[in-house]
Amino acid sequence: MAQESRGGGRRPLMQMAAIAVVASALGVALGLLIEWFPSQASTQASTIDTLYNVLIITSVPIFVLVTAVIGFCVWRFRVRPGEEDEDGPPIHGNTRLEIVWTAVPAIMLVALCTYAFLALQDIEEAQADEQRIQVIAQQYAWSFEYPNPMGGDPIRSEELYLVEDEPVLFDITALDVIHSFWVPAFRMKRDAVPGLTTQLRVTPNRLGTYPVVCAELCGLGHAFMRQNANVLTRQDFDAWMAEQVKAAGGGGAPAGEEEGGEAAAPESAG
Ligand SMILES: [Cu+2]
Repeated sequence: MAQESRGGGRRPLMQMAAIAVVASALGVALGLLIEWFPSQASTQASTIDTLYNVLIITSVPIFVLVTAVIGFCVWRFRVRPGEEDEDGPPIHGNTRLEIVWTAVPAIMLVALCTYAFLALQDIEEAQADEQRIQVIAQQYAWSFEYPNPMGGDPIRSEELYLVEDEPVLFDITALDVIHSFWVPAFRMKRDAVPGLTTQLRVTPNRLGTYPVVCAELCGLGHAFMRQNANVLTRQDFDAWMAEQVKAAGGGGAPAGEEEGGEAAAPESAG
């Protein structure tokens, strides 16, 4: 009896639907307005940010719908004074409702997973002429190794230098514990694991200096395991590299330099 006087009628349902629509719109607008990430500095970044936006647009209304139904039921069907001993009607399920609430999330999940998989394929796709850079993690610093253009020992750097619009393939490893190589402005991140070489592709597309962060708790100094990634023009990068080559072998050769002295003649490069 009591149920009919309360649950019946379409008006409360319409009210609930109206509130849910308004709350969803506000939630989605807020979710899209918030700047979740730093500036985009790689071709991968916009693909990832779009994926996040799509996830916000699809998940906020579902969250709002579920909380609206729960809130509505708690408010509408609460026990009133004098009803403590009453019981609701026995209900044996609702096939149509159950099919709908199984099928809709299943379709959404498959669609979103497919989209995310395609986005992942896209951002991890191998590019022509990738520059290979070694990333070495240890407590609590990153170091980066570049092939020496003059041959010989690789060029080592404590800052990461990259060329704008030129794709890079990082070979990542760790000397002690697990770390995680992350440049938030590039969005891409990969674990650095002792004994393994993991790989990561990025094409930086914006000049500037961006933090390199360790994203895996690796010990007491973890929070300070931060360095810089510098995205330079090709010209500036070449100038930096020439300096490194000179410092590494141009003047007084470091101990253990056996390969012929003739190789160290940067002048001949034309
Ligand atoms: Cu670390």
